[in-house]
Amino acid sequence: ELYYPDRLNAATALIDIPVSTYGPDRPALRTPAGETWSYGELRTRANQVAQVLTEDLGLVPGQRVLLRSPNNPWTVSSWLGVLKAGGIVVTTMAALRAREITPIVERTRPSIALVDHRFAEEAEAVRDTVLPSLTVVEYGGTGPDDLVARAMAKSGEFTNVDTAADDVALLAPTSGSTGVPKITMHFHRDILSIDNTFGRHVLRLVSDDLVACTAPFAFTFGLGMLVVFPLRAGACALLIEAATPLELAEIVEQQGVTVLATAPTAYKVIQREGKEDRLARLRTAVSAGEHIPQDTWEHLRDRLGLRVVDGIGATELLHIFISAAGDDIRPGATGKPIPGYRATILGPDDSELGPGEPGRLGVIGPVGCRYLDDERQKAYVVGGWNVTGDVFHRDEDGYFHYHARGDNMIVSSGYNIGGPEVEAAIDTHPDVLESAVVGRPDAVRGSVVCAFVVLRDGAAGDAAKAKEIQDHVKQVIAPYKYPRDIRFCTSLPRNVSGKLQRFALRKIIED
Ligand code: 3SK
Repeated sequence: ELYYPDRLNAATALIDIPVSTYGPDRPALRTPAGETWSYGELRTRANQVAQVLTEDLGLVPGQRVLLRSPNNPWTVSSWLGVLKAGGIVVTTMAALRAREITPIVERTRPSIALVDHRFAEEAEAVRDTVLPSLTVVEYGGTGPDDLVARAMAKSGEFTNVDTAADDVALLAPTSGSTGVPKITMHFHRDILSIDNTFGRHVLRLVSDDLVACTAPFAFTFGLGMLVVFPLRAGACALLIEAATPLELAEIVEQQGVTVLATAPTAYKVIQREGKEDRLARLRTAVSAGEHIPQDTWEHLRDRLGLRVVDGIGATELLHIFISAAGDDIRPGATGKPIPGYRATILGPDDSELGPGEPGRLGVIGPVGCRYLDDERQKAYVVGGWNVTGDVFHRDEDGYFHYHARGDNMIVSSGYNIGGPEVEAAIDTHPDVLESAVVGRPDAVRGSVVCAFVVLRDGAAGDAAKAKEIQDHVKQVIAPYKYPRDIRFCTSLPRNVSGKLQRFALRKIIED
């Protein structure tokens, strides 16, 4: 059981206490360009942001502040500053376009938006069309009203607002598989509970760690990996605004990163391009967002002795709830429920299934789904279980094995076909760089397997190559799973955190 005091401001635990515990001079944040912020500096900047919000912009506790920027030190101080001031952070990815930010702003109705100056135009356009009362403040620019200029004029002394442990601290939008955002709500205590579960039992950072993660803070995977876990451990986060997998491998090597967290695609590309030695000094590697293919996992283990920590999480539950580390890792399995969580497998009638039977994953733990005013809550929480939509089975020893992420089980002629299994088979063809599989509605079969395939070296595909890949897949997995429809493309649609956007592929099929 995890107990929290009734009154709790997560920012106190994330920056004020670490400054006292680890000292103000330890590095808290670094960038590949060489900028370093110590714990003391980060606390001062966060206090200054809180002062600007309350003294200049009139923020009162409980109001919402939208953040829009890539991962950089001012974003971290803004995030902490909002919590210190008793505000509620609304996170958005910098890459979102006006039409994607609009429903988030309409639903969350923030009072203030703190926006990296490079991404201000679209935030202002959204304000002008849907929320004229929104105060947009830019940062990182040069004007006198810039957040940085205003903050630097403040004393840096601030007493954190005395929030309740179950006051909302964070509104994190998630697009789910359809692209229509749902807004998840998280309390101050939820933010600490991800550290008391995944952080403490699996990740186990030490104060000498340098942690890199490619996910934006707006994806709660990145928020945990780069803000919550390192600050609680007195470690340092390396903030990378953008990097391809190969650039990431170079940064990891050059900067001496000890803990890396990224999506499986990055590990796959680094492995396929033969650059895995750049990861040789890693103490821990975490893969999440999608399932890591077993061949990539085994290759990194055999070549580097690196046993990648796989994990499954959800924005609804804030972070990872099934995972394993060290000797507890069982190759091929995602892991076990992290202490604090329980998990089960649900059948079509919502009853619990036994070992070996695949079904929908249900999870109960210290953080649960709370959508902001959304009917979809009813579908997500069933009989107390948070039903993530992912398909898993549990083995006799309690390990959970992945079949498909929520939106990727294809039912064709009565067969359940896991899209990732077909992708893994296609990817073993020597000419294939990567692939993604979705169901294409079909009058006869219900759905057929449709594969989007990227060939190596940008090669163009033709009917002969498609036939060759189909024959190859039939050799690798059960022939009924082969992709009846193959479409060649030059890249796959991914969001900024590297997660494949299957709904975008389905849209291509529909159009
Ligand atoms: O597995 C995921 O997609 C996820 C979502 C939110 C937070 C963390 C993770 C790994």
